[in-house]
Amino acid sequence: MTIELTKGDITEMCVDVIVNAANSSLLGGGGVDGAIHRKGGKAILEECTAIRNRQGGCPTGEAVYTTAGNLPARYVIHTVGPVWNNGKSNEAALLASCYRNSLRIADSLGAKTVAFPNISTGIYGYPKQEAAQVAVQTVRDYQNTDTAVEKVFFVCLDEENYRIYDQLLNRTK
Ligand code: AR6
Repeated sequence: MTIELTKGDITEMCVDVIVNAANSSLLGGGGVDGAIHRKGGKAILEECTAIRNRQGGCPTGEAVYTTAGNLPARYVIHTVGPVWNNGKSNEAALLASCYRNSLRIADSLGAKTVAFPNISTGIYGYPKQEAAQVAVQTVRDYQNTDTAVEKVFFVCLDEENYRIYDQLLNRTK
């Protein structure tokens, strides 16, 4: 499994799975969540609503999957990142769970290519450097498991995240 860095809009990624930084309600919101629902169309919200009716939303650190509707990807995995609370609310472990659980679901779907946004670093206020360290470490740990995923993309919309990931990925292997 290799790791790649990309700059841009995750809704345009032609991969098996894109991951959404959702909230527990699964009913959409702003940021990347808003973009995915807007461009993916109503099929995504319909499946999210069905999941919500079945299991009552998605807890922080966990993930669920739906169709990708009109997007080029095949599936959307919706994961709920932690809201930053000065590091006092187990945020790092919860953020790591988001990446790990999303990769496990991707594997169960037979996905070969998976694209992640920078979960929790927008509206949820997680410091970008710290979040990137958790994301990179968790994906690298997953490389050592028995996975059929071949490529993971970190998709950075903003320049600051792109630079942070570039440093982290190219400094240490
Ligand atoms: N493609 C890639 N990255 C994006 C895109 C995009 N189209 N749009 C934003 N980002 P955020 P969170 C980046 O706020 O912090 C929603 O309302 C953005 O620059 O989308 O986990 C949900 O419903 C940032 O680096 O997610 C929740 O309520 C990163 O995606 C809440 O926001 C995450 O920013 C989740 O907050």
